[in-house]
Amino acid sequence: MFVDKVKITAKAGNGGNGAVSFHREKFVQNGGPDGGDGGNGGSVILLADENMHTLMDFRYKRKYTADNGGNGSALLCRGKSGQDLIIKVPVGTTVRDTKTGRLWADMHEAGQRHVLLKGGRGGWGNAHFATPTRQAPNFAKPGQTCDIVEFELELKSIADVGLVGYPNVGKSTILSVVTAAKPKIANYHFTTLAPNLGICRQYGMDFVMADIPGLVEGACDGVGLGIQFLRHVERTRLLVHVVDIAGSEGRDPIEDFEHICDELVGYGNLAERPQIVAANKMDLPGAEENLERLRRHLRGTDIEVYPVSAATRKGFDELMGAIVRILPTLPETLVFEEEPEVVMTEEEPFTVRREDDYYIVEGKAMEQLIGSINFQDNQSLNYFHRSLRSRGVIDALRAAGAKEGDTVVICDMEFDFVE
Ligand SMILES: Nc1nc2c(ncn2[C@@H]2O[C@H](COP(=O)(O)OP(=O)(O)OP(=O)(O)O)[C@@H](O)[C@H]2O)c(=O)[nH]1
Ligand SMILES: [Mg+2]
Repeated sequence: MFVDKVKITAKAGNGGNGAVSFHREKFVQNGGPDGGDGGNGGSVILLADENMHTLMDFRYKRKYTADNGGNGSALLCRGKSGQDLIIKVPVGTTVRDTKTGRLWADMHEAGQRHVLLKGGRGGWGNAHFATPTRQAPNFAKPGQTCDIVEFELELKSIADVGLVGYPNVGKSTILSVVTAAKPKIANYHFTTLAPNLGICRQYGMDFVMADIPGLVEGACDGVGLGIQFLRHVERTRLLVHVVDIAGSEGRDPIEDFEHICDELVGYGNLAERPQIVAANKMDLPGAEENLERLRRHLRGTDIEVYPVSAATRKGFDELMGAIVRILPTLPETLVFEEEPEVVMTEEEPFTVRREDDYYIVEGKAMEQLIGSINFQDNQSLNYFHRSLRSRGVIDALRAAGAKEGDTVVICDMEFDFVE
């Protein structure tokens, strides 16, 4: 089964906590603080792997979590760093944040690495907090925690040339003639169910050609296999529009041509992609007349028409000659620009609200602060109180109406309000 769109969640490892510890040794009284720092959490890293061709693996495993950093310990021992988690994706995978729609990465090159989520920083051990006036700090900093992010992975194949056209017109046969690819070929519609890529080597320039399932009228609206496979020609520089010029299935090749052009319009910018026509099945009766009609139909446009027969392998020098002539004049393969993170108007470090007789203070900064305090220790409590004052929490509580002795709740811990 071919899968080219999936949702996964990923989370970088949290940083380990800093340790609170004091040096202990025989005959040494009141040894100094020796709590080590927490280790950094592991990052989530993407790697574009040229041996992968679908996103199928992600259907069975959707959650990706890098290791947390280890906690610090006594004797200034630093916690172990969490291992990075490497996620292999096929070349051409785009990675979008499902919540904001932001494009985080376009893994367009084989071997490309991209740090998707950076691991959390380890917290400082108490040794960091020793000062001349605070020789025995009884607190340490917790590690940075990392959020779970949901991503949509979408595979958009990387190819220079894309073959498009009705089912059964001979797209896969053409690919098999000009490249070493061995796609399935058969005399019925929708033989090709997933894109095939092949490299053309024998025409003086190497380039990649993509063959996708056939399109039908209404593909835009989901008829047939729909237009979802057009994402695999979205990055191509040139489209080769294949028509059954003999009209061997009773359709008119000129109408076919126009219908497919309409479907390309339905897929947005593909209509403006440069295209040439491969008029295939020239070996069959009626082909010559239709070729003349198609040429007349396209007179006045810059669309070139090349008669070929994939069955008898005729006409390919001209068709391929045109491709290698045109390709160098076209822009490079489309690479999607990674969108910069939109920095939200600075998130409020905390909020204060009143609920019955309680004043509730919330916010990530508060969680971090609370996590670093040792409530058994007076010094640590003083530090806490000073931090609340310097961060404006005390003022905000007063403004909200809190008075001496009222109950304040900060991250589920209750305190008496003291000015
Ligand atoms: N007579 C003749 N038959 C051809 C030619 N090219 C392809 N065919 C036949 O047309 C049929 C369809 O060929 P495919 O290459 O599978 O067509 P396709 O466009 O890839 O079809 P889908 O994958 O279903 O969209 C097969 O039976 C081929 O043998 C040709 O030049 N002349
Ligand atoms: Mg095919």
